[in-house]
Amino acid sequence: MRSLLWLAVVGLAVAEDGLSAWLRYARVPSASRHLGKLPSAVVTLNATKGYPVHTAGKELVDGIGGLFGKKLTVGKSKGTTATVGTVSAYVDKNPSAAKGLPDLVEDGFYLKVSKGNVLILGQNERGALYGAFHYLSVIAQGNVSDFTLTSNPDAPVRWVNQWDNMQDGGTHGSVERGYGGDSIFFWDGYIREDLTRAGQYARLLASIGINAVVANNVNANASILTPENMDGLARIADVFRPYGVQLGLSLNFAAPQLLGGLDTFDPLDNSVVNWWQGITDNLYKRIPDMAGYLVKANSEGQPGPMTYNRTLADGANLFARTLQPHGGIILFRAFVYDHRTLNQTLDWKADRANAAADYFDGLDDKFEDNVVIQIKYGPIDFQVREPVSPLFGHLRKTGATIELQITQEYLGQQAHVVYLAPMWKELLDFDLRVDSKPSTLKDIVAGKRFGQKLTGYAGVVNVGTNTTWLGSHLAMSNLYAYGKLAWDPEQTSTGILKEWTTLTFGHDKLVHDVITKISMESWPAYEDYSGNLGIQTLTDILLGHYGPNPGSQDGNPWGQWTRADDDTIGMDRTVRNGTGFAGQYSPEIAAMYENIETTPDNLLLWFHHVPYTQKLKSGKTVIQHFYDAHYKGSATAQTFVTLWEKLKGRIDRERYEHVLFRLIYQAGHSLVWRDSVNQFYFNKSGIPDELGRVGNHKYRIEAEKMELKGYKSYRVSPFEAASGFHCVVTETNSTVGEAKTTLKVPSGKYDLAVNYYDMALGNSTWELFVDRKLVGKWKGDLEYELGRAPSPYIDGQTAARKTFKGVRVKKGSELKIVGRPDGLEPAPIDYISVLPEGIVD
Ligand code: GCV
Repeated sequence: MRSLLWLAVVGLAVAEDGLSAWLRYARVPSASRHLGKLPSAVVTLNATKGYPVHTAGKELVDGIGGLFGKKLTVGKSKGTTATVGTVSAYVDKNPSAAKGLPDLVEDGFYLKVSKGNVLILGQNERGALYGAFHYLSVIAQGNVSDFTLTSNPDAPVRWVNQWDNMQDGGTHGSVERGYGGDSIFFWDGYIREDLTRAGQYARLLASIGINAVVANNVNANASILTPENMDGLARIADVFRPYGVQLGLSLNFAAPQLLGGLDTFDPLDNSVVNWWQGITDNLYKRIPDMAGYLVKANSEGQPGPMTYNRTLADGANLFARTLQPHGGIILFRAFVYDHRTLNQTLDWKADRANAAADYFDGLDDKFEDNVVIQIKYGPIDFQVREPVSPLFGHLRKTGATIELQITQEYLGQQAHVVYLAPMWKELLDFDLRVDSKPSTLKDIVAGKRFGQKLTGYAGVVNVGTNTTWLGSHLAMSNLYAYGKLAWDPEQTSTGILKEWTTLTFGHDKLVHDVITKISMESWPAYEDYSGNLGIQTLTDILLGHYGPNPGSQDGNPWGQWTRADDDTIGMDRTVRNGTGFAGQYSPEIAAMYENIETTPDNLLLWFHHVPYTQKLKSGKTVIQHFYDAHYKGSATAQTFVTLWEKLKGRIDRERYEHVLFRLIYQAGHSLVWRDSVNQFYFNKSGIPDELGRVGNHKYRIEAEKMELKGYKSYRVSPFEAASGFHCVVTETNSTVGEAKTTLKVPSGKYDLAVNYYDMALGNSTWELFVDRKLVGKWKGDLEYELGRAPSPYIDGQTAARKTFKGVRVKKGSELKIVGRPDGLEPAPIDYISVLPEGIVD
């Protein structure tokens, strides 16, 4: 009995590892009170096992069983019934009901709940499943009252892109820009044998209205098209199909040469056309419901039609035509730029932001009807703040999808909490004023503004084998919000969050308040401490795109520049004097961005090159705003920890601890961001912080100034990634280092914060002593604890903080750190802060 009890407890804990995400079907409060308002049986109309209506029936049984403990019978019963099927199957059985049913578009559903009877009808099978998930979500939130709802998606394309590699290794590992573990689809060059996680992923996606997944990286490996891998892809499609999720594929444009043995991949060459037709036919033979293709061409070293002086339309149409007999579509990416020709020093007018419109203008009426242009939300690359890509206003005949990034490549890589729905809403609500008419981005990507049929959303998600999917429980609100907004962009960020929180963590009001506060403050905070005023996220652009490295934002070949010098900063994108980018917008919007007075402060440095002393609308100078924003943002990040700590005991321990660990890390790393960016611009501009904070840290003891034994001083690069520009490292890989000092602070209790570097080269250990008594010990194993890009360097990416709270010290106490190197990681320490209660620095 005891062991059974133990198992039950373990079972509960395991259930909260994040795998079921928002589909936990956890018991609702006072469940038994609602039983009478629920169906007692499920009837599925024309259901076939392995297809969505059948799945819908199963979800209703599982869902109502889990949520309310009510066991539904399957098939007709005398009691209340949940009937689920397509409109046509329903009307076949009840011809007279046809008149009363609303018009549904593809994937739409109709839902009627009346006294425990539930009618769920989809325009197609997928719609029926969406309706079932919707009903379950409503009752899971405790609402069992009667209602009627007609719900149609805003746009037909609601895809997810995975950037999964066929093989682990290389610069990006198993999933490019993925922070939640290895690919759930591929391993060692092949499709995984066990695709359980792929099926579970499809279930999650179906529950938020996603209808297709491109499983492989846009930087595509041609080997995905071997007959053996095509068979494997068919297995993926098989596990997707019960959820109405279609499979899409990224293609390598040069595959005819790389895989097919042809001597060309010219899109107008007949042998190439025939080769692709053969591939497409073979794929559809195996996967008759395949969604289509996604292609990245002539970008970042990928091959494309321009290699043969053909247009991008020639390239896209090649695939479009092979897909037409099968009803497939092609998403052709507008992310086209040539990083080999961008030169910041020689050309003031050079600008990667111009590339998309430059390449696509003139092609709008040249694409086949089944081509959709997939456009990243901003003209550069998923930065913390970008203006809406002007290309959305240029394509009137060809439909567009907006490409959003759920995986937080530049936005903290799931080690920082950043709730993205508010950012996406701001973009989607932006009015591009095409032809001086209302032209919101959401209307453009719904096809409402220009009337294209194929439009919508593509989200780069990059889940992995981690049970949390994305590497962080809180990051899952972004995936949820992505699906919800792609279905209906009118939903509010807070409304979506509320739903997600209830489904993921339950009904406790405090849990809701805390998650809402943290989430809603997270994007502004991250913008404040990473890169504000439209300067871009100041990450290390040459390495992992994670930690601060403002210096890397200039002189790089990738065209992500800030043009910061000793006196001035910002990209001049005006027509008058700059790169001309502002002129790509409609005249009203162009005029707004052309003029410094009418450019919103949050995009000032995106559009204008100004002195650090330029006054903002707030009256502050640019440089003072930088300093203040970095202090403000990082101060907000500290509050996330204390807010979350209020939830101890109110949610399961496993998820509580998992989130807490990340929030503590984020709080520490936000200080690394703050100090790096501020120090960098202080050094460049020589303009001091009016409040005297930057460069003055009175509570800090620099490690290099301590009494060292076995440790030596090391000059860090970039300099701003270390307080005082130096840290200490052990003298050799096997020497134990000791850094000692005598404390001069008055006796009392202090928080001792140690800033150190956790490289992905080993697992050093550090021990902190006060008067020879061990205060704490920790290991440099963040590369396993956090999914963020690993780095072998001592820099802003690896900088981290460990804090011990409320430590009693005396004036004259000896404070000592002992660092044990491991592998090639030399137990680096930057500084120790001895902080009076309530102070963080
Ligand atoms: C898949 C950025 C990312 C790359 C990504 C590329 C793209 O440059 O850093 O990892 O490649 O965008 O969207 O194609």
